[in-house]
Amino acid sequence: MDFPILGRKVHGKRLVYLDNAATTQKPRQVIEAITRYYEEYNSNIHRGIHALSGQATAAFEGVRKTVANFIGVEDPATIIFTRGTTEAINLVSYSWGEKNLKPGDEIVLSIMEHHSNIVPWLRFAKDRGVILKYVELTPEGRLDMEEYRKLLGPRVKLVTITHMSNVLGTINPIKEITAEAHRVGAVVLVDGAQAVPHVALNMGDIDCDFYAFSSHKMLGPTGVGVLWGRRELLEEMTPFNYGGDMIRQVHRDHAEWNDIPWKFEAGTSNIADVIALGVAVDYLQEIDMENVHRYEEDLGVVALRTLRDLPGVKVYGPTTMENRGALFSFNVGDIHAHDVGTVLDQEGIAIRAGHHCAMPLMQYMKVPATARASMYIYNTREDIQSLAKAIVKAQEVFSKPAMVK
Ligand code: C6P
Repeated sequence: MDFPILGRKVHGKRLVYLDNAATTQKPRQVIEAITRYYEEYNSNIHRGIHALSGQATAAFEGVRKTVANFIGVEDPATIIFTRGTTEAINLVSYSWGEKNLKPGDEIVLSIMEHHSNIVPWLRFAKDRGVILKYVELTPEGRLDMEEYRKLLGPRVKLVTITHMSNVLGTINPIKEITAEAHRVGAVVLVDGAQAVPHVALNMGDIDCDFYAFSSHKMLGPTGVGVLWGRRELLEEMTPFNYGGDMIRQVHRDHAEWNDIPWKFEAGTSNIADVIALGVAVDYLQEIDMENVHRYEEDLGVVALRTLRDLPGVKVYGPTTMENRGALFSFNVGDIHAHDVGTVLDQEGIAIRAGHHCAMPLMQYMKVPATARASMYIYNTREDIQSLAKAIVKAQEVFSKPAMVK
């Protein structure tokens, strides 16, 4: 078994890890890559003239090529390492948004966005008079594309939309969304945090302008993310952070920036974790992303049917696995999602419960919270059966009359 943590027990039960949308577990190969870096060639990159630094630099820069290849990008210089999706979106908001968004301009986003793709733009609404327009959903929980088209007009400067919802599992038609946005001259940023771990991608095919994702949701370590951007845009953008590694020359009264991608990577990078991200990508590529997607789709069909067949359980999001990930938000009668999560935890099952950092979506759905089971390559049908049994147990626990006189 490549995932050591999956061998442990929780409350005396087999761990059933179904919180993969929050973060995935790491294979031994990824964990060992971090140890190997610190044991064998720990050193700073881009600066040293010694052997260790050369080795670390080669490994670090090699990951840029690995990641570029993984998402169908030819030019590794357009891959920028960040701390995660959130920082990648903030990078675009500061480095592109500050210069390009003017009062009266419009940003189109969707009501299913994660806070990380709402809050950076709210800043522009508050401080600069930029107007945010939210695309709402069809009753099934898919983007209302007709409404999206209506929102597109000459004032729209940016369309920023999640590739896959972390609450509904909906996979949005990003290629179509991009083509429509480009027709009105808008720049397109895609939040790929939930999509990259699960579907094969090609930036050339999608044709968007920026694409952001996190390593820790795709078997890699925390603290690393990626922003891919179109070279022309990246080159004209100003840096996001200022300091070492992002400069070419510094004088007392002025400085010149380094080339992309380093212009956006100020300070010492998270070297070990970037190297380990490369190993995570190798691991996924070995399985092949088409196989990952197919496996999850099969698992999703079973999970969706199992959850929908449970009396009293309401599942949110698309009712088939077409353009949908194996991520299921649900509620069990009127039991609060946190209570469901607590009973499941006692059975060794890890899920997430709450608003999933998507409060506008919760308000739109008129629910205070949902429970969420999200799957990945190491989950099995047996895990789905354990989940179903534990949900029934939660129903039993909360159907007992209160012990109050
Ligand atoms: N969603 C979840 O449990 P970071 O934290 O920067 O790696 O990713 C932020 C983020 C951005 N967009 C989407 C669609 C996401 O799902 C997330 C992270 C986790 O759903 C943690 S809140």
